Amino acid sequence: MPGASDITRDLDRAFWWIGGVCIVLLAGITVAMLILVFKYRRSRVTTTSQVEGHRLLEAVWIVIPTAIVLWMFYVGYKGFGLIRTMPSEAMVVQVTGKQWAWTFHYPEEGVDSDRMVVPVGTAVRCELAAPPEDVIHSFYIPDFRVKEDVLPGRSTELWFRADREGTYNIFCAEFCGKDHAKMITTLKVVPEAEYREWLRAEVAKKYEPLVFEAFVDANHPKFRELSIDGPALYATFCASCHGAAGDGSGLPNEARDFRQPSGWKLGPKVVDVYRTLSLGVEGTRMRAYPNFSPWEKVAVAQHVRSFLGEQAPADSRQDYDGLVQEYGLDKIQKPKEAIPVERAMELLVQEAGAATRPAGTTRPHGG
Ligand code: HEC
Ligand SMILES: [Cu+2]
Repeated sequence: MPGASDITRDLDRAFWWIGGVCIVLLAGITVAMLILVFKYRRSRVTTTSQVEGHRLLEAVWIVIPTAIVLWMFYVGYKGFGLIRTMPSEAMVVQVTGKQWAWTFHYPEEGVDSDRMVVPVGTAVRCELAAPPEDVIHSFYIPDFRVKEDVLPGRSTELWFRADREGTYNIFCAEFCGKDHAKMITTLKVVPEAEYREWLRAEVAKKYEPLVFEAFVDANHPKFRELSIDGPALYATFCASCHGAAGDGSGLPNEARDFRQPSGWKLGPKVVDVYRTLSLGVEGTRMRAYPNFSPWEKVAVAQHVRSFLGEQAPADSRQDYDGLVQEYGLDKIQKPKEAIPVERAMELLVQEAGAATRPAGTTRPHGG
């Protein structure tokens, strides 16, 4: 498959050159060997002549292969340098690999996503890490020819610049347990404007203030407006354990049947499920979902309790107000507009200069 980023051309060229030289040499040596074996076989030649050294010939077969090998090293080293040198102007995406999903954090906008979206033609630096208690993964985008280990509690990095729009696969390339093969997500490369629009929608999803009307009504138009789909979230994140129909069929040992009142220990109200999703259930496999926005938690909670049907108790205004208080949902603020790094550095330098330079001295040029 042709590469989709600008460095892949150099990498592919290095790959084919080195591969090509190896194939030519392999073929040449094998053919020469077969010819000589045939020509000097015992039945034809019984005596050998005395062979003296040949300076020129020896020099040739030392110098040429050495040159080829050094050249291969150079080509490989150059490609390696391209991959390993992070461009300073790159936008940063923080990638977390955990059993068994990738998540992407956009630090400037404070956005979290389980798919990666980047603008075309922009250098992207991925800061990779796994939670300290997790295992080693490997972040791999075959179309971009980049792959890097993702280590628990340690940071690694990788960069690429996509020069073609499209949707590409992201894999985990390090066997990391039961669902390793499902640790797949997508990278969408879109025009700058579309990327901005996506970010805006993600920010809205995360920071749009919750309203009581939507809290008690799964069909509230705001869910569609924010493109939040409770059943889809459930299918992606919950059904593997709780079963597509909420019958607990994914968890043979700790099965809960959400269709029965007896299947609920912590309560089926939206507020109850919201808390469960925020805190997890300690000592069980039910983890917290800190990356879900409040709207997403509400949408998925509404879907989970819908398994109980008519028997599900309704949330009251007090329930809602209590939750808003508890999680400070009325105080969530969008992160401030981030200033570009260059400008921030300038300000810092100016400040430091003003603080330490004695009055009357002039600013040195350059540097
Ligand atoms: C890795 C498996 C797993 C996944 C994935 C999972 N859960 Fe759970 N969940 C559990 C287990 C186990 C329990 C029972 C904990 C206990 O014993 O108290 C549980 C309990 C719950 C409860 C508490 C029910 C009650 O009242 O006692 C809710 C609600 C819940 N899960 C919702 C979800 C939702 C929503 C998702 C998806 C976002 C999800 N779970 C994903 C394993 C999972
Ligand atoms: Cu993995």
